[in-house]
Amino acid sequence: TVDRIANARLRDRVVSAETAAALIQPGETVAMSGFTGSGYPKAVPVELARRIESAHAQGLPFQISLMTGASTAPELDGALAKADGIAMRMPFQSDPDARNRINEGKLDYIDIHLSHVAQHVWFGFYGEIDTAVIEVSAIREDGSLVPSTSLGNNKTWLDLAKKVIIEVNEWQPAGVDGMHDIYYGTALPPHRKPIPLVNANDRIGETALRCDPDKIVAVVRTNGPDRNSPFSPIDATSEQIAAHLIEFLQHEVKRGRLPANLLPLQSGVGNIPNAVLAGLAKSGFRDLAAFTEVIQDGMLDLLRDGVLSYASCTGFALSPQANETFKENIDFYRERIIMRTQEISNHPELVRRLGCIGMNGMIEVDLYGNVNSTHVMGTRIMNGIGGSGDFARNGFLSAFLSPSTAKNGTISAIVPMASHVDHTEHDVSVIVTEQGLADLRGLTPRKRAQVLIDNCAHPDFRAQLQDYFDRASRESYGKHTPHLLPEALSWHQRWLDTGTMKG
Ligand code: 0RQ
Repeated sequence: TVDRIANARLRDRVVSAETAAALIQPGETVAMSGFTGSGYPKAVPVELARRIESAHAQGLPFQISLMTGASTAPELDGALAKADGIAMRMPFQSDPDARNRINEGKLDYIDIHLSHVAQHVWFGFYGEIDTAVIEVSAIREDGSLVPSTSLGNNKTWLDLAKKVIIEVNEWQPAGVDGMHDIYYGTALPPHRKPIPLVNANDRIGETALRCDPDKIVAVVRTNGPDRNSPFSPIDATSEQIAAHLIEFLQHEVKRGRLPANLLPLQSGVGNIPNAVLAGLAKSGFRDLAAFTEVIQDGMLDLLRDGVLSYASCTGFALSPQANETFKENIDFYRERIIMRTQEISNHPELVRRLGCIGMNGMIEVDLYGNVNSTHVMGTRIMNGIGGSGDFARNGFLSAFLSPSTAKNGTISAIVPMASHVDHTEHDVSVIVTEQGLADLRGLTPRKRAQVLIDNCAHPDFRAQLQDYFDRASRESYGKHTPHLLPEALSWHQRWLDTGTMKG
C-alpha cells in the first residue's frame, strides 16, 4: 500500500499520539478540525484528556480553550469535557457531557454563527492560536495536506496557529483527494474582493491545504472511523412535516416563484431534514442542487438516484451504513460533492447570491415568528445556532421545522413569546409542524400570529394561544406586536413549576 505520508520531511516527524499531546501546554488556545462528527482528530485529544486528568490528580491546573469547526465526537469534546479540560469552547457543540457542564455553569461556551468563526479569529477577537490539531487523509509529496471528511475552519487554523499537529487517518478513503475546494482569496476588510462563486458547484480554490512545514511539530498516524450515529427510522411526525414543506415547495414552483429544480438547498441535521430529503425524492423533483454545511444520509441517496445533481458542503454526518456506501463509491461521490471551508459554505454573500432555501430545526417559535434554536426554557443550551442563522437571514427563504409539541406533549413549540431568540421575525419565512405550515412572508405580526395558531399549533394548545392573543390584542400597550408582558413567559415558568405548559 502507498504511504499516506508522501513527504519525507514530515514522515520523519511521526510520533505517538501521547508524544504529540505532550506538546500542548496548560492555558493554550487549541484549534481542532471536526464538523458534525466528521474529520476530527481521533487520537491526540484522547491523550490530551489523559494528561489533563493526571495533572488534575496531582492537583495541578490544566485546561485549554477549544475551537473547532462545529460539533465533534466523544473522543474529542466528550473526553476533554469529562476530564474538565475545557475552559472555553466555541463555536458549536452537541456533546452530552460538554452540554451538562455548560448548563451547570462550569464550562464557558460561546455560541456564534459558523460563518463568523474564521473571520472573528482573523480579526483578533479570540487572541492567538497556540496549537492546531488537524486530521487529514494524506500528506502529498510537496507537503500539502489532503483534508479528510470535513474542512470546517482548518485553513484558518493552519494559517494562524503557532504550532501544528497533524493526524493522518488511514481509515478515511484515499479517494477523497480531489473532493475539496479550498479558497485562498479571502482577505480582511478593507481589502476584500467579491468571492467568484456563482453556481453551487463552481470550483474556485485548491484541493489541498497549505501549511508551513516548519510549524508542523508532530505527525500522528491514526486509523479510526468518524463518529457514525445511526438515524432512527423516519417517524410519522417527521413524514408529515416533510409532506407539508414539499407541498409548499411544489406550490411555489406552480406560482412561478421557484424554478422547477428549486434553488440550492441547505438542510440541517436530524431526522426531520432527513425525512424532507427522502420526501423530495418521492415527489418527482429532479436536478436539484445543495449548498449546505452538512451532508447526511438522505443527500447521498439523492445523489445516487440522480435527484440531486451535486452538493456543496463542509462536512458529513453519516450513519455507519451510509459511511460504507460513501467509501465504496468514493469515485462517484467525488464527481458530485465539493467540500469547502465553512467560511465559504456558509458565506452570507454566497447564500444570498445563490438564493439558498434554508431548512432547519427549532426549539420553539413565538406568535410573531421569532425562533429559538438553542435554549430550552430560555436558559439551558441544547447545541448552538450552528449555521442556521447564516442561511435563515441570507437565503431566498428559510423554513424552520419542528414537532408542534415536545417532552410528551407537555411543551408547545408555538409559544406566546420566545424564551430566547436566535432568528428574529425578520429572518423567518415559513414554520412547519406536523399540524401544518405557516407561510409568514408578507404578513403583519398579528396576521402571523393567527396563521401560526391556526396552522401549526397543536390542538391541545390552540385555544390557550388564541386566548392569549385575543387578550393581548385588546389590552397590549402597543397593538403592532401585542403582548401581555407579565404573561408572555408564564408558559415556560409553568412548565418549570408544574411540568406542563397547559394552564
Ligand atoms: O431533547 O432528546 O432530550 O428529548 O430538543 O429535539 O425534536 O429530536 O429535534 O434533533 O432536530 O433538534 C433545534 C435542537 C432540534 C436542532 C434542534 C428537545 C427535544 C430533544 C432535540 P431530548 P428533536 P432535532 C445545521 C443547522 C440549531 C443548529 C442548526 C438544533 C432535543 O435542530 O440544534 O440548526 N438546531 N444547525 O425534546 C424543550 C422545546 C423543545 C425541546 C425540542 N420546545 N422545549 N425541549 N426539544 N424542542 C447544522 C450545523 O449547524 C452544524
